[in-house]
Amino acid sequence: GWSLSQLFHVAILVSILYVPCLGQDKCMGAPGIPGIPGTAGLPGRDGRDGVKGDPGSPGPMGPPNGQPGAPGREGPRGPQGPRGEPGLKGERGEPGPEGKKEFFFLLFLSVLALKGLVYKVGHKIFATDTKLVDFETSLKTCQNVGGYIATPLNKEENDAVQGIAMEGNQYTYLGIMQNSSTGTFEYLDGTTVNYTNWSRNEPNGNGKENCVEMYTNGKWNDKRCNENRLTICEF
Ligand SMILES: [Ca+2]
Repeated sequence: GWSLSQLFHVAILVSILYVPCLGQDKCMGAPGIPGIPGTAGLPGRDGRDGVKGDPGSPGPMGPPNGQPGAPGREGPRGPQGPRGEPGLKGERGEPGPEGKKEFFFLLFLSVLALKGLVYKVGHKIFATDTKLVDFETSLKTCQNVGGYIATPLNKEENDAVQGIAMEGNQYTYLGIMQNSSTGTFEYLDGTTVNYTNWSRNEPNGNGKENCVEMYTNGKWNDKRCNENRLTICEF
């Protein structure tokens, strides 16, 4: 059973707890003991990207033993430099084929000039080596000295060739041939002759005399090509 003092203490406790609240809707009690903190929640979602920051400062210089960079592009062409000193004169070379030809031609001309067998007419020079050979050989002889078998294109040139023929007292072949298919007389490049000085009743070969010779009087005769005639070249 409860003792009197126990009952008294209960009455005190009840009065402390309830008496102050008499006549009020709510009763302020004594503050309670704080509860235990709750556990941490789940992490939140990532936020949105921020604005771009300022560029960082340059990094430190690399080590001194790095590889050199590739060469730069070629610059623009500079101004032309001053003219250099002339070089030393080289050794004289061997004369070329043309030079030899020219040399022998000049020798040929000077020898013939002494004999009075060189004639100059306009831009042409006619000369003879005084040899009597067939048409083919005359043709080659003239080519070998850089010339051409005498081919008079007008009276003046014809007179010059005649002068040589007269001095040598020989007939000479001209650079004219009969075209075997057409029968016309042509220069050796195939063009038809535009100056002729045929002797009376010539040409009369009927296609059998394909070369043309000049008499000492300057007149022409169609003739077979294998006679021996004075070689006269023009240059
Ligand atoms: Ca004839």
